[in-house]
Amino acid sequence: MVDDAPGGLSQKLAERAAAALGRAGFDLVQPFRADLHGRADPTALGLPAALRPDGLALLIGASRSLWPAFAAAVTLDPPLAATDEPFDHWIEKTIDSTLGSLGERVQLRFAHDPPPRLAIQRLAVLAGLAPLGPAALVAHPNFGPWISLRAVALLDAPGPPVPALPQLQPCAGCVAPCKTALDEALGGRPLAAAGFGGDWPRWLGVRDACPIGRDWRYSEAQIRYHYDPTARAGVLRELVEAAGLLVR
Ligand code: B12
Ligand code: SF4
Repeated sequence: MVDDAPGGLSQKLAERAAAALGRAGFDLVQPFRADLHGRADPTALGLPAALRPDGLALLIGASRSLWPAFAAAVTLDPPLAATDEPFDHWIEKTIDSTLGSLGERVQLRFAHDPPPRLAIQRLAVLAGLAPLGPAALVAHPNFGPWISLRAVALLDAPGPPVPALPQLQPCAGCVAPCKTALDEALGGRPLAAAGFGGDWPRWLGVRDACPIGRDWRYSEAQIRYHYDPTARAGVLRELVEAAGLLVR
């Protein structure tokens, strides 16, 4: 069904997608046009060739609301915890099935896909979601740095007719305590190619330094899962054990 208003079709589809994704835990959905209105080369940012160049694209992310949704999925399906990278696996399955239910053709790329990487932080800036702060974290006006960026979906429907205005809040004018915390975490060393090991509390300090979004800090379980690889199995075990208690 075609809407009379310019961009009405894509707006309605984006709203339906955002509502469905929100129910699944993905409460950040930023629509943009697959060709980025010519402001950057989509291929260079890791996007696949779009179903249509002027098509609707959705940048999908989440606040801490994603963790209870994942925990509930493990509760309903404990074997999920035994898969490789259960969180990423669940994200793929959930976004795929949620968008599949809209009845449109969809192409997906995930932030955790192997190289060539999806430059999802730069896409978040170009799509007008939020600015990239000086500590290399995208900081949302409401949630601050307590967000994750998970996927981009390309749909076979027209995209927004005009580009979004760049979002400058909350970083514009901030004295950037996050950058001081990042420098402390790096300790003068180059950013290691693979993780940050036992130094993870210092890395957590980068997010904790931001004055925005403190009410949206992740739960301790989510923090341990994402930051401390040695704690991950224990966090999953706790979720599975909680599932056992619930079904008893
Ligand atoms: C690899 C990676 C890392 C590596 C970076 C190694 C390196 N030399 O590049 C390591 C393991 C260090 C890392 C650490 C963290 N990361 Co990281 N990381 C990624 C990942 C999977 C790929 C980055 C990439 O190559 N992008 C593609 C290139 C082409 O795009 P780009 O814009 O040029 O990317 C650059 C930046 O992303 C930057 N970068 C990525 N991570 C970090 C971390 C630091 C400290 C710095 C300085 C730069 C940096 O390096 C990239 C290459 O230069 C992205 C997801 C994604 N697809 O982008 C997540 C991602 C950027 N990371 C994320 C997060 C949250 C973290 C951590 C907090 C850890 C965590 N467990 O949650 C930490 C600390 C980050 C901080 N600034 O405090 C989030 C950021 C969310 C946001 N609000 O912006 C992302 C988007 C993942 C997600 N699903 O949300 N990360
Ligand atoms: S501390 Fe300031 S500059 Fe850093 S992410 Fe937060 S608002 Fe942006």
